[in-house]
Formats: sequence, C-alpha cells, structure tokens
Amino acid sequence: MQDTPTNAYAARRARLMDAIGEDAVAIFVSGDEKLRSRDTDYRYRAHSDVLYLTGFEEPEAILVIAPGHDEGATTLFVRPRDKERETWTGRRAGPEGAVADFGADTAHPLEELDDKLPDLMRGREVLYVELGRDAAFDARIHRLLGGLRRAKNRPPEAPTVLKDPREVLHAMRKVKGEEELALLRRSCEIAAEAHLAAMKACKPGMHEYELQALIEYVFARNGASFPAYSSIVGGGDNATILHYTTNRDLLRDGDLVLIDAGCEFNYYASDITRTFPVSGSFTPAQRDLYQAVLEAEEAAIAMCTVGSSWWDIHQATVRTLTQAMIDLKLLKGSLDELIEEEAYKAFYMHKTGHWLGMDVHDVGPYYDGEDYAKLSPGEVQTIEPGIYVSVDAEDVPDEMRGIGIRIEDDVLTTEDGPVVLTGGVPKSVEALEDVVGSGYSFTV
Ligand SMILES: [Mn+2]
Repeated sequence: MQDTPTNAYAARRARLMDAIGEDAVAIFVSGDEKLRSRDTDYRYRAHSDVLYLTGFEEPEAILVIAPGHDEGATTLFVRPRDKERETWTGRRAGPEGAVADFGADTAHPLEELDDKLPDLMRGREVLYVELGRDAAFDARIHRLLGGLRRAKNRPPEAPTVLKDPREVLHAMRKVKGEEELALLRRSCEIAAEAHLAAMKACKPGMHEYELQALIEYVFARNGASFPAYSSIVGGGDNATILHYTTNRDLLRDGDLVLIDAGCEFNYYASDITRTFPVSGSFTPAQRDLYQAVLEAEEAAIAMCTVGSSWWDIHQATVRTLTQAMIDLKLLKGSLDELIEEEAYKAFYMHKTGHWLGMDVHDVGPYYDGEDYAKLSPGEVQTIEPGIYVSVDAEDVPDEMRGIGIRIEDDVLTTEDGPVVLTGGVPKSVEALEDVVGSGYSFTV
C-alpha cells in the first residue's frame, strides 16, 4: 500500500470512530489463506475493509477499533515474526511493524487474541462484527462474548448489541477520497492500455488465451499486481456467456471478440469491456447491434450526474436497448409492453452497472429500503449495457445468432458532470476498424 499516505488510513479510522462512538467496538478480519490444490494456496489478498483502514496486507490479521480505549483505539493482532517461517513464506511485519508502519496504537501476536480481545470489548454496549463469513471466527467471538457475560460479581460487561460494521464502513468506502481517486485513475489507465494492446495485436487464428496473456502482461508490467477479476476473452458465441473465463478457443475471421478485463492497482480495481471484430471489420449485423449498444452506453454515461438515480439509469438503458431490439427485429411488440413483460431480458439480462473501488463489485448500498441510490460526487460506477443473442434464440434474424456485445466504462461522478476514467480505449466503429490488427510489438 505504498501509494496511500499513512495519514489517509488514520483519517479513515477517525471517521469510523466518530460514526460508531465510544460505546462501541468494531472488529475486522483480513481472512486466511485458501488452499488451491494439494499443498498450494491461492495467491493471498486481504479483505478490503482491513486494507482500507490500515493497509495491512498479511493473512490472518484482526483489527479492533475501540474508540477512546486506554491503550489506544487501534489494535492489530498479527502473525508474529518467525525467522524460519519467513524464510519459507515471506516477510512479516509482526506486532512491532504493525505499530511502526501500519498505524496501530497497540499490536499483539495472534495467539493472544483470546486473552486480549475481551478487554477491548469490556464495558462497551455495541459490538460491530461481520458474522456469517467464517464459521470458526463466529464461534470464537461467541465464546469470548459468553465468557464476558459469565463474569461474576461485576456489572454487566459484555456488549449487548451486535451490529454489522459494513453499514457504516461501506457507506464511507462508496465515496472515494482524492488519494483513492488517484489510484483508481491509474488502475483505469493501465486497463485501458491493456485493452488497446489486445486490439492492436488481435488477428484471426490467435487463441483467446493469447489476448488474455497480453492483457495481463500489460497489467503486471505497469505494477498492477492482480487482474481485478478473472479476465474474460470470448470469441464468437462465447461472448454470449456473461462470465466466460475458459478462454481456450480459437479467434475466427468474421467473429467478434468480447474482452472484459480490469486490473487491481494498489488494491483499486478497474473494469473495462470492449467488443470488436477479430478481423478488424464489422459485418452489417454486427455493426447494427454494436451501434445500438454504444448509443445506450453513451446515453447512460451522460446520466451519471449528481443526484441521478442508479435505478433510473438502468431503466433508461433498458428502454433504449428494448427499442433497439424492436428496430433490429429481435423483439416484436410495443415498447411499453415489452418492457413491462421484461421481454428484453432474453437479450439483456444484467444491470447497467455497479459501484467500483477496492472491489470490482464494490461495496455500498444500491437501495435503502425506500429509494434507489442517487449518485454523489466522488462515487465511481461502471456503465456496461450489452446485447447477447444466443445461438439457439428463437425468432431472431439468423445473422444475429451467436453475437454478444458489451461495452463498459468506469465513470466518476463529479459536480461538473460525469468523468470517464477509461476513455483511453477506443469504442466507435470507425476507431475500432482502424486500430484492430494494426500490430503490437513488445518493448521490454
Ligand atoms: Mn463490470
């Protein structure tokens, strides 16, 4: 997390403390490593809540925020330094490093959690903890709470109210600070460069995985340590599978290829989709469908202004796309009836976008029980309409079967209107026909 200033983490913790108050204590868990196969783990990535509040990247860490506590409000429980383990699996900050480099007031080795956590909860009314993610951790919390409740000859000391910390913290995470926007912008720039590289390199006879490799090479070369999600490279009718990640097929002349890929740069995700002809020129049917999706995308981006409702943007996009489906003979009937019956869902079955931040499908509410979320300055969301015509769709023009198109950009809402963070990658028909297959050479 070298690119986020230490005082930004302190400021985030201070806002959280203000929100929960001195009667409360909050616990956040970074998560364990996960076995991938036999004795090999998936590459570790800490929970975004812990990263957001501390920048601490190691597995198994537990962060406790107890506002006003005698020994300081921020406590980290972390893996201890261990010369032998560190020789095998990498450096550890240890409790000393947690204090020196990650803003903890106090830090302890993990093995002291059962001993020390009750002291941090004692006398506070509300315990904020996310239950239901890790059964072993849930059981541990219940056991420690039970111990506090059984304490004799003292006033009641255990928290009596359990709350989910996500409501407070995720509302904070939804609105990005300047230091976060700088990282998000860079993440988007890198992903845009990767998509452009794939367009330039693409030619018939390549495999989907070759474009995937090139995209992920550009991510890594720019210091983005992970793809933000499994890269999707779908040629031909693979593009009609929304989360196709097999990426094993040949890319054929006459087909489109849909690429949905973004990187994670300093823990901030980008998320871009482009669809373009493998050979560099659209067929008339491909062009018609593409143009319809592009117009819907541009109209939706223009709606990303302060106060716009997330749901209204989706509804407007549904309307635009349904009209296009009528015009292109994918659907028959009246616009209002087709929307009412949700007939468009045969070809457009997902929502128009999602929040973007440390997680690709970022946190923060879409609906508060009464109203859909309205956009505020500093929020970033994707806009990603699509049309997907499956090969076995009924009553559709033959030349449209097996075509899947999605166009996705990442959009920041500001007082001055929408800012497209992923504008560095072409999307007009003319620009794509120009750039696809124009050649890409590695510079190392
Ligand atoms: Mn997306």
